[in-house]
Amino acid sequence: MFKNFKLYGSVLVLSVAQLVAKAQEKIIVSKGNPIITDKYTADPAAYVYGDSVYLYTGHDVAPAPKNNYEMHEWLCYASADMITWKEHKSPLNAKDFSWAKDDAWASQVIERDGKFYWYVAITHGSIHGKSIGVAVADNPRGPFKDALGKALITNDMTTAVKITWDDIDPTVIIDDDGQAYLFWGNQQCYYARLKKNMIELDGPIQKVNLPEFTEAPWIHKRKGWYYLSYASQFPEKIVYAMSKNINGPWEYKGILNEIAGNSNTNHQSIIDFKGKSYFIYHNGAINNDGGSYRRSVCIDYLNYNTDGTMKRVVMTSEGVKKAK
Ligand code: FUB
Repeated sequence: MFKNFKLYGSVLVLSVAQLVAKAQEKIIVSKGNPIITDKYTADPAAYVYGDSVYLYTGHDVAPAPKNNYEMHEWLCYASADMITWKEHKSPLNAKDFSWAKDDAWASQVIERDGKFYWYVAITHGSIHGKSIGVAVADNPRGPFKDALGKALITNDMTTAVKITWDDIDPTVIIDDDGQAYLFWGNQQCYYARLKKNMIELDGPIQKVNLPEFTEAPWIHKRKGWYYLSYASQFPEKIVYAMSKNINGPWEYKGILNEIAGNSNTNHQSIIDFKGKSYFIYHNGAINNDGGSYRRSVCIDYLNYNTDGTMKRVVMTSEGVKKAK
């Protein structure tokens, strides 16, 4: 379990850092949606690894009535049944990227060859605008460290839209042939191939043509179909497109999840786990202060039709049952 433990006789001795990390672990038993109620969690990115789901989120800390994002770190929760979650010590902070300013926005983690790569949206310190960084760890709980020492994507690399925040919301996939792709964007969806090292682009940045694309792309593959779900319009609803080829063309399939109503954004993550499909998103449903800048992660079931299209999600208060 621990790589750096020492055995003295039959006594297992943990390092101080490991003891601190263990002390910061916390068990949360979800009572429905939102699943986490002791802090505001946003931009969920779930990853199935081994017998568990790792849920990575941003951490909204804007005090009410402040109506701006205030996010400095990312959080990590793990569960073997979608109900009992272990919160690990925050494995990554905006400060871990020395070249960045702040703003721990949406992200996604993926494993390759035993290493875990965490793609994050963050404000750049010297190149005006948002950017995408990548951190790496040798286990899904981290701690993660900056893998590059500089941003992977900066605002000056993308010029399709004249805004400074079009380089956000990275989503990543490794296709069956081993080729990795990074998608991201705001107002314009972009994608690029990644080299096998996962920290360099392997070709040009290309545009994806999607109707009414706002942000929050999530790429997943299932039974030979590629799915690109994303937030559309504002306030956002989640819509999606499908293709038989990751390079498109993408066929728009309509609404996947309706406007949450209590949050302008809804940022989704889609996984299969223990025989069921899940739609993981955020809304503004907890406490009197919850809302667009104090968001909370929720989980509901996702269902597919026999032709591969996805049924519209039903957002519930009850959430999901224990996965077995
Ligand atoms: O959390 C900050 C931003 O809000 C994300 O990057 C977007 O997807 C939206 O959820």
